[in-house]
Amino acid sequence: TLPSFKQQLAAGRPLVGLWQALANPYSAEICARQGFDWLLLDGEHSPNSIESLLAQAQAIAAFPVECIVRVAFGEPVVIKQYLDLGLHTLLVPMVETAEQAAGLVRACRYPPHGIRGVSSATSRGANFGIDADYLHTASEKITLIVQIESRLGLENVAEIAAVDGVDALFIGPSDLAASLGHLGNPRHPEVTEAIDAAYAAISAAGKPAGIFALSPDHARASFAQGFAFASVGTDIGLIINGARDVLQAVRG
Ligand code: 3PY
Repeated sequence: TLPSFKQQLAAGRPLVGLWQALANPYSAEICARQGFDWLLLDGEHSPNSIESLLAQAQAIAAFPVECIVRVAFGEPVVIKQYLDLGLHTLLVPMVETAEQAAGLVRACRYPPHGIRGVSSATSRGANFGIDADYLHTASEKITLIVQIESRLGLENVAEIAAVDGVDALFIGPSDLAASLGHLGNPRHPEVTEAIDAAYAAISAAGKPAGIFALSPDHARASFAQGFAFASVGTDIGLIINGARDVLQAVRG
């Protein structure tokens, strides 16, 4: 088994990811074989149910690739279910205040540090009771990543980064662009400046930063800037590009 994602981030090697938007275990398995450091299963924008997320997580569990799951929204009841399924690395979209971030940390922790409900022998997260110490070690396995992708989140990014238990922060350029008045234009200079400012605040807090890169070049530049993890595309994007290229190669 891999070290927790927060341990992998702490090791300092740039971690390259691929977005999984197809919501399909078969394609997730294919992607898991390609050597990415992480795959992101998208429960926010893709046609996923908790069952389809679990099926994808099971399909890729045999491979040395981190399974990150983005929840549709940061809600303690949802987070509890995901953690019980062993989906221990969570990305929560649209986090805008330190208070909201602290609530997410509590959702990931058992009492007295939080409000997570207890389940062990029936929980995949606890290896169905085989991890006898799970209740006391779960927080070591969990990596909570919060997404900064709005003007308000940006304003509060230093306070959010300072929240104990927020393990990493992830920038969503498309939503950030929309929130800053540049819908559909995540490459707008004002968005780039905002990303640079967010990166500076996150690293000043000593937390790893991640980003949804807009291209492989953007991912390389982000790693050079100091980002710890970046996605380089989506499964759907790869199909679109591959289909377009092969058709054009024949038809010209
Ligand atoms: C964004 O760019 O806004 C994202 O959330 C990545 O999907």
